Amino acid sequence: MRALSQALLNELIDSADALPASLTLPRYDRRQAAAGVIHFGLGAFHRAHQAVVFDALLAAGDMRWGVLGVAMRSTQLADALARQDGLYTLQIASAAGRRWQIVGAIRQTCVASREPQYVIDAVAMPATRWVTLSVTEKAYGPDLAALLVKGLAARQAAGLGGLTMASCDNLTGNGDKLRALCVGAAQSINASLAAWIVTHCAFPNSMVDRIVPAATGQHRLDAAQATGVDDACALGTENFWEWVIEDRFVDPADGALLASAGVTVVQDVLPFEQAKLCMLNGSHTAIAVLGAVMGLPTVSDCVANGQIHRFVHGLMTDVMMPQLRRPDLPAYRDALLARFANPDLRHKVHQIASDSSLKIPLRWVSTVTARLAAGQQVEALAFASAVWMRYLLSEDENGQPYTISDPMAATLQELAQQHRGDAAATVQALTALPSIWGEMLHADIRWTSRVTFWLERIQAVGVALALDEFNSAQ
Ligand code: CS2
Repeated sequence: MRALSQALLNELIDSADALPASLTLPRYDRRQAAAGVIHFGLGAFHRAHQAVVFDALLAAGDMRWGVLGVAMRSTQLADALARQDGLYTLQIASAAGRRWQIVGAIRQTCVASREPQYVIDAVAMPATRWVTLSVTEKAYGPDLAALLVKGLAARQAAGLGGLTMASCDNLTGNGDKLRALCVGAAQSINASLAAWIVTHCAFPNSMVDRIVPAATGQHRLDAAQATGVDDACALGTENFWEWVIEDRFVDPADGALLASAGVTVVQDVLPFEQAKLCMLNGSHTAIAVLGAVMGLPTVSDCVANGQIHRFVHGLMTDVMMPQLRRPDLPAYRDALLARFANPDLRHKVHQIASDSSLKIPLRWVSTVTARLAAGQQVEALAFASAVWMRYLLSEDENGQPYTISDPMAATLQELAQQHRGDAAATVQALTALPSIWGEMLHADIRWTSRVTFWLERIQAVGVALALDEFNSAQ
């Protein structure tokens, strides 16, 4: 079987009649596509989300949306994609069946830690118009800032225009955070650079959504079977996608262009961002720790369990939705539960449980704090937090060990082990970590007593029975 490449794509385009109907190809002349977008955080999510939107814009004839995909450290995907001329096959799976799309937007790849100057020069190319980022929560630090700011400084020095800098990470106010990071780093270099960034660049907040599990060998096998092409970079996703972005672009015409490709351009992204972070990501983290402790490998395995399904429905309805402003929340909830149930995604609970110490503050704690301040109940999140504390023992209830992948893993595991079997002491020790829980919850007995109660029940009867008790009490 032949490996995916531009040459093979050309042959596929020429032999259109012989192609399976479920396969879509990039039929535009990729040689004409300039790298107008530099994407930081080349991984599965970008390839199944923003790159697909840019592919649609290219297919519509606007050749400014080619992508330079920058991997931050890992060389494997960047080099594998380079060997395939940036091409890869996306499997899109829904209840209606599977279809495949070869995406052509990525024109080049590189690795920031291996060739930083190349990245800086690319940001400073005249053709560059946008920077997009999906670098995950933990990457918003000095290394990222230094790279971006050096590129922007080179643009300023060359007398070029500014860039639209679009964070696509699951952070509250992701554009504002990116702006603060860049302006702060620029200030320490020189005040004129900071002022130039503020005046010439745009940092729209955005909400991005598409469930994209890490790519596996199975995606490669499935793609080969369906398309007859060997693709070392094949990956899979769901049919649903959403990108809501604030109407703040360096080139004001970009808003209408993105909208023509299905992006929602709004004045205020907050209602969408909050609903997604709480309802999708907040539920995901709860499902992930439940699944990890109960030994259920994927999200769809978890929501196939009636008790977990009921729990997540209640978490969204009783605790999350009253805090949110997105229109039509019951329909949004039901659509999310259907998306979680998609068996084709095989979305591993341990992938989602990674970096929980950075995710919980955004996904759970803001809701807990707001509701407690208003005197409202937070029982489902107390239960989920107790499960997370049990999860930190790094062994499921069948005795299978697992790895906790988290920048705070060592501290968290040590505290959980030290107070193993003592729910009150565990809750005291873990809620005392302000980077996760903020400053207030540790001393709030309404919170600590409920988490302790549920952790005690989990220790006494196991998560599954504690969950039955929880659900019956609601
Ligand atoms: C997930 C997200 O891994 C995780 O933490 O919650 O990657 C989620 O799948 C996406 O945000 C969906 O848009």
